[in-house]
Formats: sequence, C-alpha cells, structure tokens
Amino acid sequence: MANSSRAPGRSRRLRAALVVSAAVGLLATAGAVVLPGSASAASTLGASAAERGRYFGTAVAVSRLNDSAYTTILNREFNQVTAENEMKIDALQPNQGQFNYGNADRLVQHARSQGMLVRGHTLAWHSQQPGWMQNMSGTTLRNAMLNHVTQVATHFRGQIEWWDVVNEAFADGSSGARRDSNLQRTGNDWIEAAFRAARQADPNADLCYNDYNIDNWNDAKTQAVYRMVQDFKSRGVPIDCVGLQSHFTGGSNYPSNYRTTLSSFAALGVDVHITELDIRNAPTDAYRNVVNDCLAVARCKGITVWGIRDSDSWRSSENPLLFNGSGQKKPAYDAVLAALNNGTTPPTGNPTTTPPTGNPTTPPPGGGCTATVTPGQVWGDRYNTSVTVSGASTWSVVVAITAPQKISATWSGSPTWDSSGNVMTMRSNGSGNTFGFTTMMNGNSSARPQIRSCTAG
Ligand code: G2I
Repeated sequence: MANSSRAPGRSRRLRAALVVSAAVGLLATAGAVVLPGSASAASTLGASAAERGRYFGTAVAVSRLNDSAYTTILNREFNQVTAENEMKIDALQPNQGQFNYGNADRLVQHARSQGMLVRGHTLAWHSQQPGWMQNMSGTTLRNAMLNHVTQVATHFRGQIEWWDVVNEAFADGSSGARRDSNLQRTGNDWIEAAFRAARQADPNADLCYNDYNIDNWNDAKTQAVYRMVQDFKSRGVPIDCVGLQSHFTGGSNYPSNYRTTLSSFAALGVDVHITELDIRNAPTDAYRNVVNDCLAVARCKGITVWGIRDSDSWRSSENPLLFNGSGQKKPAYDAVLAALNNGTTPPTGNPTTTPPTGNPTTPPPGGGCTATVTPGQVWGDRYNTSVTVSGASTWSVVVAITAPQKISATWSGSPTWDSSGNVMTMRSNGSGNTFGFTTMMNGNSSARPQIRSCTAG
C-alpha cells in the first residue's frame, strides 16, 4: 500500500497540533475573555477553532502582507493560511525548469513566524498553467506535471500540513464525468499518479483532492468525486483528505444537506476541509450553519475563508467575507465566532488556567557542542523556542517535548522524529547555528522543551 510510505507518527502529530485545550480561552493575552458564568469564550476565530481541535484560516495574497491593516487581522484572527495564487503552477514554474519560490516562501515564513499551519494550493490543475505547459500534451505533459509535483512538494517538504494535490478535475453539471483538460487527456490515471508523486516527495503532508460544487450531496459532481475517493481508498492510492471549496457565491448556495456531504466523505476514511469559503452577502445563518456542520463532523479539520476583507475577495462585489473593506468585523464574523465558541471541546487532557511559565532546560554537556535555548514569543495556545549551537558548525540536537505538547513548525534546520512524535532530532542544514520551532501547548501550558544532547558533526 502506498500509504505505508507515510512517516510514522505523522498523523498523530498533526492531530495533536490541531487540538488545543480550553486553557487558550482563559488567557486574556491570547485574545480571550472570560465571560461571567461560562467557562471561557475565545475572542478570535483561530483560538476558538483551536479549542475545538480545528483551525480557522484564510487565503492570503502575499502582496497584501505589506498592508498593516490586513496583516493585523491576519495575525490576530487566523491560525492557518492558503496562498491565494502564489503556489499555483504558473507562479512557481513560469518557465519550464525555472522555479520561482520567492513569494510562496515569504508566505510560509510569515505563517511559521506566527505559528500558523500552511495549506499548499495547488500542485496539479487545468487552470493557471504557464504557457509552456498549456501547449503540452501526452507523455511530455504527464512527465512535466509529475516533475512539477515532485519539485514543489520537495521544496516545501516539512512546511506544508496539507497539499491540494489535484484541484477541480471534475466537470460541472449532471454528467459526473472528469473535466476535459490537457491533463485529463494524458490518461484517466493522472490524478492518482499526482498523488503518488506527492506522497513520495513529502511523506509528512496530508494529501487532498479539492473542488467546488461538491457541497450538495445530491449533485452528480459530488457523487463522482465520492466514488473516486472510495476507489482510491480501496486501491491504496495515497489520499488523506477532501477539500470542499464551498464558494457560495456566483449563484451557488449553501445546501441543507451539507453536513451529510461532509460526514459521507469522512466515512470513507479521509479528513474533510472547507477550503475556500465565501458566501454572497455574508448572511449570518449560512455562515453559522457551515461552522456547525463542520463541528458536527469529527473529521472536519477546519475552515478556510477565501480572503480577509470584502475588498480582498475575488468576488468583492458580493461582499462575501467576514470583515468589511475597512477591516471591521461584520455580523457574519460574530455569528462564526459564536458558533465556534458554542461548539463542544474535544477531550484533550486537563485544561489549566496556569499561564505559561518555566524556562527551557540547559542541555547536558558533552557531545562536542553546546545548545543554548532562548524562549521566544508565547501565544495562548503555543510558543516559540530558539536554540543556538556553539562549538560546532555541523551538529544534531535532540529535543524532547512533553506530551500532549507537540511541535507544529520548525525553521532553520532539518528535523526528524521518533515514532512517538515527541522527540525531534534537529540537524544543521546550512542555515546557520540557530534553529527554532513552535510548540502547541495542547492543554499543558507549563512544560518546556528538554534539550537531550548536542552532537557535533
Ligand atoms: O476562482 C476562485 C478560486 C476557485 N478555486 C481555486 C482557487 O485557486 C480560485 O482562486 C482564484 C483567486 O482568488 C484569484 O485571485 O483563482 C483565480 C485564478 O487563478 C485568481 O485570479 C487571478 C487572475 O485570474 C489573474 O489574472 C491575476 O493575475 O488572480 C491573479 C492575481 O491577482
């Protein structure tokens, strides 16, 4: 089975990273307030979703990271990001063999510095192909597509939680057929070939099929995607998740059987994600329903809205998002936050109201180098740590985390993990002598990483 190539502990680590205790909501510094008579109510979308073991994310246009009003909302409210355009094929490989990672890397860096999870979008798609690829066909195109998947997934290896491996491969309407495209014409197996290449290049990322108009359980397109996922699972094609874009704009509406669709996909043994949510005129009812439906399905891992302010939307004239053009919260925002706060909290150990305390331990001597820890920024649900190595220019440092805490992101080093996912060996990778990582507290706000050893070479 192709699935056996996944790194041990990967899904455990991911699950834990998304499950954050109710303690988050008790920390006023983390954007939370304590309401009289209630346990807690988080005051940001990301913190509240994290309390339910989910993420709440947004599409980001990298050019807008220079807009401080935009970035303020992004950093405050969201704990997951998707590049709106910067990881598409035309952006990453404008000329064959010439890869342009600058904008995408900038977004990943921003996300990691904020402890946000990153969804990669998208490795293979009929649209937004660079000119050179549009003109290809047959084996040449198949190989170029697979090379793109391999190169890009390898470049971002270890930094992407979920990849939209294939996007929008099914036709609209009642046919239930694949969409005609140059990729489809290379052979019906192009989708599974892309998934296999992605798994091989980044065994730690969850691999998703992503599409629009697969929200209504009765639609032929929904049924066709369902049958493909069922077939992939039965044959061991490495698929982990289905993304429902859920653009309820441009004439599509929230369907009353949406929860059935989510739970039906989940019952196939894949996670479900709501990946590009926007709703024409942002009605509070429909937004609330989407949140409640996701919270009702254990395998619904999170919700990503397709932009922050209405003015950032690809359909800005429909005002479909949670913030208005001035960055103010709309009624739909309040409805979403309330629905998140009303959701049940998964059991994740003993929540604590103790604020983060304690210092990382000093590493034991020996091994030819010394690793010195510096505590970094602390949020309600997570904290950063950096480690500086002296006495060697190439090294490996073993860091142990106290469960249920989990490392959710790392930078400036090459990590490997033991089977528990709690012991990380970080090796130098040429980016200097200081590496860092983000740890999700998951209900334990006091434990801090232990440095077990520093070994030169
Ligand atoms: O069309 C809405 C979404 C449907 N699902 C897949 C998503 O990837 C897609 O996102 C949209 C972006 O929101 C748009 O911003 O995808 C469009 C096509 O890739 C994006 O539009 C493009 C324009 O077509 C380009 O002309 C423009 O240069 O945005 C580019 C950057 O602004």
